[in-house]
Amino acid sequence: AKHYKVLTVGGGAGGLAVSSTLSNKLGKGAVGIIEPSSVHYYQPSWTMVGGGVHQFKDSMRDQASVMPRNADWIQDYAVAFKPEENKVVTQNGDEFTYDFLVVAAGFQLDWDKIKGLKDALGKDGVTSNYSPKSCEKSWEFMQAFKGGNAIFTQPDCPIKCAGAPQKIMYLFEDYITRQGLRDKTNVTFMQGLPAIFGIKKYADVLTNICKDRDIDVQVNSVLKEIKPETKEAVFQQGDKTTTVNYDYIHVTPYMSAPDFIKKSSLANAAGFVDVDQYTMQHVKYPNIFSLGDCSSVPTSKTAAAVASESGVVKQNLLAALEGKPLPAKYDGYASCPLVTGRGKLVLAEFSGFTGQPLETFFFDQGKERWSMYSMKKDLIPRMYWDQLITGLWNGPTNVRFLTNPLGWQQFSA
Ligand code: FAD
Ligand code: UQ1
Repeated sequence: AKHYKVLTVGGGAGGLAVSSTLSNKLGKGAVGIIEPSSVHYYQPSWTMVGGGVHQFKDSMRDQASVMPRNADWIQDYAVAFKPEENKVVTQNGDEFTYDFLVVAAGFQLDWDKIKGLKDALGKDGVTSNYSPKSCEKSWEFMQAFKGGNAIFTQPDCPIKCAGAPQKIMYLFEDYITRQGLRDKTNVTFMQGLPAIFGIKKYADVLTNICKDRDIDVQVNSVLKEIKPETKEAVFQQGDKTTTVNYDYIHVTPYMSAPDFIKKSSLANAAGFVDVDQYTMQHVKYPNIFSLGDCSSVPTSKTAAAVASESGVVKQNLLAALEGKPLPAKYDGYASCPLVTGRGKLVLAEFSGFTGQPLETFFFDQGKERWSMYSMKKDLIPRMYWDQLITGLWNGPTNVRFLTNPLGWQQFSA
């Protein structure tokens, strides 16, 4: 078995951020990355692709072009962990050993959990920004829409970017209003969870926006089935089953930690890699760290959270490599750029640990702003490609004292 000082499972946002920095510091051949995919996606762009703002092709680059120069790319699926032997097994049957392991394999999308969805997706008004195969359909069907029922769903489980199921709704509502179709259209948000958004400050803002725009918000409403022949969607609302007709439906699928993690000894009861939320170190195996969507850390699953988490993992891993105590602690920072229309955005930033806002800027981010929209549209994609996955961006925590010196929203929230 080939041996690495640091082995990384997953070459997505978190895996690349950590292994870029680590392989720079440790030199050629010390870091290995197990990543099966030939393409790397900037997933946050898919909201903008679905809304007709970004081009799909710009969300995609060859995986080879984003791999850190000093790291070895093992193009295969990890299938099993043997933490007692410091070993990972891949689909080809190869084995790799490590001093330290970083697990960043993201979420798996469970399309099968909603009956009829898999076959209906991408046809006849059924779409989802959560897949590279269908995000362009959201825009195509939006342009073809002639009025009727438009429904946007969110499942009753943790998902990546908890605001994304709504962002596409606001872009849709904005678009059809400009097309003169608003009077002929019902817009409904079917939220599987008990609240429109998990953080109160922004939940209040979004609730008001929906009231203003005559968007019907129904909570605890879980999509169970899509019937494409009759264009019906079946929801569970408490003990009640409701069937509604749709002309346009944007579905957010169930998601969970990948199966090979769930069935491993690294997982907690919910299936996530069981790490300490502050140090990001595994609770049972001190030479394993995990970050991003597949980790147990109780915060919102976003690339923004990954940026902050990556800074913590890098510092702690570099210390652990020298046998030193772990210096860094994660504060639960996460962000969700809530696109509320073309040219409008509420930049939610908060700690998932406390539920309190942690805003980067000196103005109130609970307001819709063009400046924040423009940052999401043009600046953050560049930050992702040039800074985050190259290991240079560890989240805004280190700049906040400059950009928001008084931190006043944190007290007024
Ligand atoms: P990923 O970036 O998903 O990477 C996981 C990697 O693991 C992938 O490359 C995958 O191929 C690989 N992998 C999978 N299985 C295996 C295996 N068996 N072995 C080895 N490798 C494997 N975040 C924001 O901050 N802001 C936003 O506005 C935003 N909007 C979003 C909108 C949408 C529609 C979506 C889908 C996501 C959005 N996100 C947003 C969330 C963000 O993209 C994720 O939270 C982030 O990419 C998580 O990083 P990660 O490294 O944990 O996982
Ligand atoms: C962020 O750092 C990040 O990762 C690169 C995102 O993912 C795409 C984000 O959406 C946001 C909002 C941030 C936070 C960045 C700033 C400048 C507040």
